[in-house]
Amino acid sequence: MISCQQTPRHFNPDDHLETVWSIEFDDIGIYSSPRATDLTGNGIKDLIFGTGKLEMMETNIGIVAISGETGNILWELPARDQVFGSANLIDITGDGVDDVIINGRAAMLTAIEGATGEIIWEFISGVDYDSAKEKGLFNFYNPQFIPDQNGDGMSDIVVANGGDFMAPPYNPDRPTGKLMVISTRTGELISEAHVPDGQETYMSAVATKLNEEDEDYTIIYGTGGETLGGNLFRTTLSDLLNGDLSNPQSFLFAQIREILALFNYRYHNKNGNYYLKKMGLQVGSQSIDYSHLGSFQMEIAC
Ligand SMILES: [Ca+2]
Ligand SMILES: [Ca+2]
Repeated sequence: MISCQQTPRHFNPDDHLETVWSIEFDDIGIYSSPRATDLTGNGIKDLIFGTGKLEMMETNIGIVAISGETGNILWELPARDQVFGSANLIDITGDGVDDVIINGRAAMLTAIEGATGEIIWEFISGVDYDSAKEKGLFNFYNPQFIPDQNGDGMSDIVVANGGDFMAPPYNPDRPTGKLMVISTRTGELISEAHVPDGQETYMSAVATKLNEEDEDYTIIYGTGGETLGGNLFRTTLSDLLNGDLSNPQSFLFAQIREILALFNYRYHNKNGNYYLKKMGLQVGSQSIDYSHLGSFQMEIAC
């Protein structure tokens, strides 16, 4: 699947690809990376992704599931703002079909039954950007599954929330980002804690065990913003469950700060020129074992 909003200048799909089916959506863009799972039971994976218009614009098609076999829409849901997150898949309803947890602006974090498109829960409903802001909630970034924390037998999620995009550039007076642990089965908040440097967060937190023998999960998260510097931190799931991320033993030290120094000073302006500018850590991140030797490495977009 290829999604784009402009005609490629250097890549002609017809020269390289056979089109099985295609589908276009008028007046909306695709902001999330599609995820694939079989929602219909025919053995062919289907696609789920988020869409949107401009910031703070509602859309009738905000979350979509498409048949992998035919390209037909299986279900679609409206959204109050851009759904830039990518679906996390887990069977909440117990019918053997993956359900969808997906996220975006205006505090959108929603669980949807994969087979039907019915909403299972919303972390917060009936709000817009302003009323979500009043509750201290902003963008939800991509969640990560962690073991069951509330005794209901189902994995729960760690997720970062923050980022007031209406704050003027370079203005350091911004709401502090936070990490949250949320019940996968019900959407209820289990714990939360603000980031320790008082900055915003625009990065999907990563939750993982750095070594097989670790008893606790490590959580790595970033702070800062497009025009403000930040930090890359690590903490533990235990600290987050205790609501306190300030343990200085948890910070990542020199190595990551050197990496930050490399990444933090590259900026792409509207004229296509790069110039030097301090930037924070943003949206996408993932943990990958490149060496297959159990060592943890990480790619970060800045
Ligand atoms: Ca299900
Ligand atoms: Ca649980």
